[in-house]
Amino acid sequence: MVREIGGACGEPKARRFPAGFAWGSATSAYQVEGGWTEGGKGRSIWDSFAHTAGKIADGSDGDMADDQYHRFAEDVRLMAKMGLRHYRMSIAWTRIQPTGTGPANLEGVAFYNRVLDCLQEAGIEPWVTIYHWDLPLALQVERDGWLGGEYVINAYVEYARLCFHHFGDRVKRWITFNEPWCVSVVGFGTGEHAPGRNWQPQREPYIVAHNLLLAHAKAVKLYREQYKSWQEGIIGITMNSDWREPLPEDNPSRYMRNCEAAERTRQFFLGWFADPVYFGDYPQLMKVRLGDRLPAFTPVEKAMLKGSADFFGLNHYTTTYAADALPGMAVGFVSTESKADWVLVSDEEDDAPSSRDTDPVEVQSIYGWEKVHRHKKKTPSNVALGGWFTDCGTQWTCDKEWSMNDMGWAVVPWGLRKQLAWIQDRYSPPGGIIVTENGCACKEDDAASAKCDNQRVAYLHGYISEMHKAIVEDGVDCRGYFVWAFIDNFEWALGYSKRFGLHWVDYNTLERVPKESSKWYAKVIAANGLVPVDG
Ligand code: GBH
Repeated sequence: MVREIGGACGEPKARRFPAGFAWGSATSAYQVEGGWTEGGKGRSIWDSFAHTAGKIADGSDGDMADDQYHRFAEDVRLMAKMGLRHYRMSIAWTRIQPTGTGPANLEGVAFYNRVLDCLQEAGIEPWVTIYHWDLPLALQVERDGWLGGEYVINAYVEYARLCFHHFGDRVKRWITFNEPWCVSVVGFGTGEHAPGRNWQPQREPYIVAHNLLLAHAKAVKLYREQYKSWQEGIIGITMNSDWREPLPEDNPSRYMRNCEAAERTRQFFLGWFADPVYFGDYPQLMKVRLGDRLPAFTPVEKAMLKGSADFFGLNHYTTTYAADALPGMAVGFVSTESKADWVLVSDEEDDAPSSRDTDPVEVQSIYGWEKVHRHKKKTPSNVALGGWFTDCGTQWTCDKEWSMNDMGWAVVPWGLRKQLAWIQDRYSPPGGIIVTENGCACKEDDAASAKCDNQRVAYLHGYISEMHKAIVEDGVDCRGYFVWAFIDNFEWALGYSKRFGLHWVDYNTLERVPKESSKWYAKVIAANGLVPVDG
């Protein structure tokens, strides 16, 4: 009998990918490096946020993380062992400029030189994210961070210039930003991520997004004008989007409204960033819904934005249904499970004392002392309504048939295929689409259970199969795929409680153990696709 690797019976066909398809795996600096005070590194908003009581689920921080700051050579050996040829990593701005401006910190430059040299010796191509959420704290405290308009935009472009200057001889694949949606909505809407602001969710996320887009476009312009001709690299941006499927509904007119709601969510989520990058402006429906809360681009800015990516970086994890929210209905991701990513509920429910577990406690934030309620749910009690979720006006739910991973995210492989086709259809991105992250958190209590991570193998198999169908059957120009993550790491507000890695980390000893998924993925890389095996 023949079956696909890790797959179910009945689909014995090999799924080969186009020649040159880039198979990789990803991490980010704060999540893996540790060494938070070493080599002249400055403090970032994540150093500060993680050290603030109540912000990280397990009370942990990234001070040590995977200690990749000292162990990168070992990690590169593990990559080589898998036959991995592409590695997506990020640079910590605070290693290069400890306070976000000024000359390069040469110790920080030396660190990344060692990493890049090591990758080069192993024949592994680096894909470097310039900004994966760890803004220098000084820029936040003194200059309002991503709310700070021209100041922060110019600071970012100067930092990007230092990256091109010092590393562009070896780095040929640049990503300006990771997931501007998360930076805007999770950092400034729900406040679950640094800098933890949720006081004006109806305004701040839109200002932040605007500044991120302008910083992206300016950095790309700089690269193209001053570096590209001799460094011969490409530069793009990574945006995250989970697929939205209209909630099935018998009533045809209500179903139509759900279809509209799903499309509206796609545009609010991904079009918010991708439309400016590909068309030079925000989606029309956002302009209509938001009025003057949505900043406007000048003609010069529009021209600078339009076409500002050499490839389309997509991070994709899951799918939800979307329904048109009726007045007074909860918006956002509504789930009865406490594992829900976030929940925005109506006023009364949000204020219900039963959902708080204590009297208010005083916590130190980077702005001073704050009074907060600890919540039984993950959602902070002080989430204000009227933000991005309300503006989008849709309710997200999951099908009870869909299985859930350890994040409480539904495993829906066909969602990736539909997401890719939607991007191809709307943007036809020159340079193609690169899936810069896709992966699965599994509950792994010890190395033994991590070694048999069949749930992760099944997830990757399913998503890679659907990506193949998108390429072969739907004509999607997808040219690369990166598993999140190469190694277990600090999962932001959830600390070390969630494991995405192809390699297990024992956080007491920092020992690395390859999981089954790393061996399985090595075969995918070697075969350039999914191949049948004898079962
Ligand atoms: C990425 O973000 C990050 O880039 C990475 O650093 C992180 O470790 C990794 O993912 C794992 O979390 O309610 O249907 O929208 C993930 C972005 C946005 C993906 C929210 C899942 C929630 C499901 N996430 N989305 S839904």
